[in-house]
Amino acid sequence: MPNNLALGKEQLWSRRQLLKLGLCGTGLAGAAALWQMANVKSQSIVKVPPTEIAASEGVTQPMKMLRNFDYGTLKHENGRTIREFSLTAGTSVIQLNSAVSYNIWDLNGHIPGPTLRVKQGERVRILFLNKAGHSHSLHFHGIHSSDMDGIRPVSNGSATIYEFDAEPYGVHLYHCHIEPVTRHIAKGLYGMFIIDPPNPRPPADEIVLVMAGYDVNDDSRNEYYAFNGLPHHYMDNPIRIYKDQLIRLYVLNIIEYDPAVTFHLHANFFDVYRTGMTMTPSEKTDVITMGVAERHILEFAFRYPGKYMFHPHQDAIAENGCMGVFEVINS
Ligand SMILES: [Cu+2]
Repeated sequence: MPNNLALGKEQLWSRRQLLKLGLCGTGLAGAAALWQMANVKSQSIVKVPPTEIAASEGVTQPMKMLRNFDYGTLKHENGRTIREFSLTAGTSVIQLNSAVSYNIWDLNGHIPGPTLRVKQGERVRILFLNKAGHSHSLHFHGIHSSDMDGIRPVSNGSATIYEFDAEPYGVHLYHCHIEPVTRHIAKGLYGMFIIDPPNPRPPADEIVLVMAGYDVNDDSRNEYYAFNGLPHHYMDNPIRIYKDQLIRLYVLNIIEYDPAVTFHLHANFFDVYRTGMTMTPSEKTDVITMGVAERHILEFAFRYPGKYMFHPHQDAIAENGCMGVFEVINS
């Protein structure tokens, strides 16, 4: 049942209302449908708290990235709609803290790459230009033909086009697939790829969190970790969300060198839509384990104002940068 732990008083349905609709005694399925209806109704307008976004956040843009989706450019060819994206691989230096900088590969000047967003069934075209001084590629998760699988090297200074139909709906990802893949991903060539379902999900404050690591001394272990590129950023700059409003997290674990991490949310429980490939949640929990490249939709609302941490429960990973705070405020 979606968010029944987190619903506000105004969203609760009385027995009288249930009787009116003839749903008393229809069991869990009927009740679940009702909760969903109540939720949709109450969430018809989504409000996003004011968020300070620096004019230029540099190679990382953690505040902007939270709610920033790249829908590409719509083109019409031969009676078909195509959603076209341009991705350029380059080189940048990221400042991980006041003492440590690190050479990375970026996509469109940023790490992680942009969150691409399409609808199931649309034709997707990716124009990939490699200016990163080394052979790279872009491999998309999804269903497509082998020649669009993105494992062939694209040499420095050249370009290629990937084109496929967007399926199936879910939270997916793209990343470079040139060996050693660990290194090519860990140095920055990855991003989230959301395929929306044919019937949209209920309105919610939608937030992207990409977990990644940095191996700055080439020992095949991560010294730093981050949500959305920059270690510890959301500890110092909490993510403001409204009390009682449905939050839809799109979470991706792309931490190389660690076999799996968890995602834990304080003082609440979330509904899990595994790989974002279902319209109803499969479980409710407050900690979920994610192997490399696993990703989910997690939904929740907070009942009480205040500050609430989120982090992997591998606490050393959290302490080394993969840690943040939601600041729940009254609307
Ligand atoms: Cu690469």
